[in-house]
Amino acid sequence: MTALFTPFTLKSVTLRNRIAVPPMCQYSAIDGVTNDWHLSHYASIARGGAGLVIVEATAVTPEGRITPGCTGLWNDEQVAGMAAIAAGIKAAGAVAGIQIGHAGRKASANRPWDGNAHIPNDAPDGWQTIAPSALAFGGDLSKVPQEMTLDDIARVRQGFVDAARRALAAGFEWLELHFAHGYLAQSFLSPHSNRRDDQYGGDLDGRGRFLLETLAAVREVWPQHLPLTARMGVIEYDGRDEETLAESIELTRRMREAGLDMLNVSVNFTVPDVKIPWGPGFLAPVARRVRDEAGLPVASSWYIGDPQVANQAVAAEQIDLVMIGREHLADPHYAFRAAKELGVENPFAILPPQYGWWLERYR
Ligand code: FMN
Repeated sequence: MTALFTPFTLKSVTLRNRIAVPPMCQYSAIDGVTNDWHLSHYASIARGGAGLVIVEATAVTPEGRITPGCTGLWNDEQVAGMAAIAAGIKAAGAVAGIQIGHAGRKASANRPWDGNAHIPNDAPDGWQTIAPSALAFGGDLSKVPQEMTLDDIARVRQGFVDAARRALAAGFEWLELHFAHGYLAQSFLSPHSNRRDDQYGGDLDGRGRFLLETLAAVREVWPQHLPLTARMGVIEYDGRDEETLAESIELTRRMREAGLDMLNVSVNFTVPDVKIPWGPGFLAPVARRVRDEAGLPVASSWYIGDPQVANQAVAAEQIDLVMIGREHLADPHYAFRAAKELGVENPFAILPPQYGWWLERYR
């Protein structure tokens, strides 16, 4: 059997194959509330055949949105739209997942197609950002965040817990905590962005505390039989990679002990000037190392969209679940295309019969 098309079980959830759609912001919500765009977008991608579809980075508090167009689960009014999205994904045979997070010092930015840069605090749609320390990211994201108080930390942690409860109520069966990409949690972990001298800074115990505490608090409300995962950057490509990787693996072990079921291995993106070795499957050996040394299943993405590359990463046991992002934007039926390319028997069965029945007969 083609490795990419073998089912994958985590806790009580079984995915029909190893293809996942990673969270991809649509920047199209109003006040965090989803609409027809999200509904049709996620349903159409799920119909393409992926095993898992993870809804975009969804903010746990209003100031945690990356842009004013980002989705949220910080209030109950936001649940109904998300419930419709989860139902649409499930009706198409995929498992419905969602990523919840807080953008920290990278929040309050313009949509990418409006320039990506920070929105000034005094603009009608801008807001004051918060972070572990009052240090700006730099470049276009140059606003200096407010250093979080202990109350802020407790409030955001509770935001994660409440958003997890709402995600469950909306019908999601797979929860991913956004601990990656230089957003709030990742910026607690990185010494580049965390200069605190209290219990949330300093050594790995301190810098990892926000992540571990948040995970443990969410695990209390997220059912044991459903997968609780996190996306975390484990490597910065800033020249001190061995140290970052070793720390990240150690923290992953601790998170596994606190109830983490899988790590979605990614890049830190905590500082702007780094040398990332972009290329097909470049992160796969890193993911394999986390899998082996932290002792839990891993997902990963970035340039593994070529079906041969994706299949090889699963066959070589580097990655348990491949996250295929931009290829799904280009072609929502990516899984069908990959199945054809990899010579899977009856690839037409991957699509719903409304499409597959015709394509099988009239080629
Ligand atoms: N990564 C996240 O963790 N959360 C997000 O909400 C998110 N939004 C994204 C939005 C867009 C439009 C794109 C292209 C990427 C986004 N990413 C996000 C990163 C993707 O999840 C994925 O890791 C990235 O596209 C690399 O995979 P690919 O090479 O298959 O596209």
